[in-house]
Amino acid sequence: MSRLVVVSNRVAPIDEGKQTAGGLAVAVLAALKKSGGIWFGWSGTVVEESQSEPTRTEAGRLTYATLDLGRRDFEEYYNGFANQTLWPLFHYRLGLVSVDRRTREGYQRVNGIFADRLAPLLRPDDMVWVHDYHLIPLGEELRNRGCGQRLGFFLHTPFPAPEVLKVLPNHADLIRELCAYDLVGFHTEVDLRCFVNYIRYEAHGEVDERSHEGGTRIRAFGRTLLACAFPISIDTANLESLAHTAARSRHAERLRESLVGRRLIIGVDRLDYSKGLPKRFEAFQQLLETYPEHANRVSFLQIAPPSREDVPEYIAIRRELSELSGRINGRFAEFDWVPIRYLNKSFGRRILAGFYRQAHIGLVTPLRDGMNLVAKEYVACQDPENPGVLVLSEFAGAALELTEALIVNPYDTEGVADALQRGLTMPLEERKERHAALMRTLRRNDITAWRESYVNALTRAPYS
Ligand code: ADQ
Repeated sequence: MSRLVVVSNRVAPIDEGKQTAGGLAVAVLAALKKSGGIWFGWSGTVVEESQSEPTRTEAGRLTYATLDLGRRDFEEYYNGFANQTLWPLFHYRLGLVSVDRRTREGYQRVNGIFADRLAPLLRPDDMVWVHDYHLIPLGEELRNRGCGQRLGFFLHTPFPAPEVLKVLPNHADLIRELCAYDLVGFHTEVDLRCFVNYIRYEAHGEVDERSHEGGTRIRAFGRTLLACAFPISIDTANLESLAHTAARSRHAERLRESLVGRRLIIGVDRLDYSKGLPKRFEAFQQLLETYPEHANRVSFLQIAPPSREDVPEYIAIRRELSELSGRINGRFAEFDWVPIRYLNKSFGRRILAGFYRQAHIGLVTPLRDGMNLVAKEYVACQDPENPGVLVLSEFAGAALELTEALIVNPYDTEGVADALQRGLTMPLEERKERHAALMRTLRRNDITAWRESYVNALTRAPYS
């Protein structure tokens, strides 16, 4: 069995159950535990100069190899190009895209540093699985250093339509870099189609859509690769049993007591402008306006721990949400009821599972999202005998699979308010039917299925 080498921006040696605000870490760890190998990436520490040798930590069959990054490298690569250019671009937020040659160069430089430090650790038969938008150029940088190993890439964000991607100067460089991999994975068929359209109409590459391993074979920039959709998922069985016991936990009990019989709507997101939180708050306000019978009968709990606080747009969204929740609460609150409970903190998986299980509605309304694991987690945590209702944005990758949710357009606040009303009044039979159908999907495609389908496809590379 070939060794697996996973590369991601952050290497987070996490214990199962420990709280984390990123969807990637849990999935990656599951993949590595199975085959043994290396997890390589940034340590999370910023120093004066980027580290010349990775720090290695052994944990059973797993080696963590991490790099401290220099201040300038971190600033340009992470805060700059990754999070102020690619993130907004890939989430269709063109007004927020920063175009800056200095950060593009920094991004390339750090990918070169990663390749310099990683290449000597690789064995000829290794499979390298690179994650996410921070590291698109890494494959080509490794090839430039003579690495002939099987290289795979998985994008955790959406992939934008070609017309959107073209806002980025020298966009063709980025796509050429993607083509240095043997396998490029996306969350959905929609993302895959956007990539294929770019290859066909902008790069004038060859596209063979007769299914190869369920994907599309591409010839472009002098390379042949497979592009495929692999919808990421959750550890469904584990969450189901976690939620079953968490329902009786102390936190769950305190939440139940505080609600004194009121219905609960829950939202759980990293504090990020892609998650559509201001529109979500407005939709809840709309519910109270259009359906005043819910006054003092429904509480909306929004959990949103801050992230990427070095980036100005993240400070702005935090301020906007504090003001908005304050305004809505000021308008509707009673002496014994606060409509929106807005928390800027994170909770452990177990506590969240107990909260999800109590919520009558899981409200997941990103303006764009690669997949959105919270939507899947909410469903898995429901009591099958009395399940809540998922209200889900059509612009989350998860909407393509979770078709029995109430699918909404997050920009249409009146439409979201109507869906909330429908969810709050939905008969038990219909809730059970929808939940059972959603669970069939989540059991069929759980995190193990995702990991295995990706690794199997990479094992069969190259595709030339
Ligand atoms: P994220 O944008 O971080 O992930 P998401 O898919 O919802 O979004 O994953 C978040 C994870 O962090 C979930 O497992 C969730 O439980 C946890 N989490 C979120 N808020 C939390 C909180 N307040 N306290 C504790 N835990 C919290 C990116 C992409 C997504 C894609 C994932 C995986 O943006 O579209 O689904 O990667 O590919």
